[in-house]
Amino acid sequence: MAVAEACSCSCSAKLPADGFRRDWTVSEVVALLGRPMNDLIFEAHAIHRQHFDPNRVQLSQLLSIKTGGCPEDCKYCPQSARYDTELKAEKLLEIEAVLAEARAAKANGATRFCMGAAWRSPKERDLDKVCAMVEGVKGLGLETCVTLGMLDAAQARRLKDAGLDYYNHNIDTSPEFYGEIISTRTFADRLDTLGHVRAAGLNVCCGGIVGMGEGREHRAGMLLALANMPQHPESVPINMLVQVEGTPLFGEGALDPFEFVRTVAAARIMMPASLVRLSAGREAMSDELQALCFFAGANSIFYGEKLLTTPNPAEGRDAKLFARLGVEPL
Ligand code: SAM
Ligand code: DTB
Ligand code: SF4
Repeated sequence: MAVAEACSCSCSAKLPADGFRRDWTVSEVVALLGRPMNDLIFEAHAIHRQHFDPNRVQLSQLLSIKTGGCPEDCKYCPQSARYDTELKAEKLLEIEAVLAEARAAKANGATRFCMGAAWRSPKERDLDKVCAMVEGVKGLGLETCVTLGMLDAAQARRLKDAGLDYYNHNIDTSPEFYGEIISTRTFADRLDTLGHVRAAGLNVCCGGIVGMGEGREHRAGMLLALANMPQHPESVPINMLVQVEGTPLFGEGALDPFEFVRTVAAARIMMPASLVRLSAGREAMSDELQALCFFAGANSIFYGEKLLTTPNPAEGRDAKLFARLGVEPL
């Protein structure tokens, strides 16, 4: 890789020709996460300003198009059939119901509509329906995103042909911690799907979850795995674990909120031009904590009163927060 110029952050590394490093080491990222807070967020904010209007935040709306009954064993997830979470499994929604939600999302100001399914991977006849949903939502003038589990190369191409803009597929945590959280698939499986998504020419939405009992070295490992990808994900959701009763991670000790802010800031520094999304967990966050996350480089949120199955702040609360901060939708 051609080396062009010195890095814009405080490290002494050289940059590849496209301007972004992809050679982070765990010790470097642990050190970054552990810097004095003011130094860390000052640097993240400065980098944020080089690439984005700091007063604009992008709004994505989620819809669960197939809820519950998932065969996977992700310890954080209320939709796994293995845990007793009182969530009722539902079948794939009809296209008209999805389009009605998408129209409402657009009317509320969302620019991206993200459809999630509780699948390990989609079956072909399900994919036919999802492709029709993508075409319909795209026709409304919204950006489209789906998250359907693992894909093969042909499935990724079919979604691209249907007009899909983004595929969400999170690495969730570091490769080292992955086996503590999920046993029914591997970290390498995740990377395979991400490879098919990229090869199909789709934009990548890929991030993870913090607050699952991981250590700072695991948060560093997760960020490193994202930032050292051949191309940075265009969207990077940083989720705070939403603890759902019945899942194995219910009752996990809460993460220091400043550690969440540090993760957001490091994501901004390491992936300067990506949308960093302050994702799940906002319902339990104060307005002040969210404002600090925006200052540290978060510039996207999930909008609307529900994530997939759990609550998210109502539009009214977000609208008030944006007005108080002078932030406008992107
Ligand atoms: N089944 C597909 C998959 O796992 O790729 C798509 C849907 S899955 C619900 C999408 C993502 O939601 C997961 O990868 C995880 O990062 C996030 N997620 C699920 N449950 C969560 C929770 N309780 N708290 C925070 N994030 C969660
Ligand atoms: C992502 O990173 N977070 C979203 C979306 N991508 C699909 C999902 C959050 C789910 C939170 C738990 C729930 O509502 O079921
Ligand atoms: Fe299934 Fe996705 Fe939940 Fe894992 S995160 S249990 S794959 S819906």
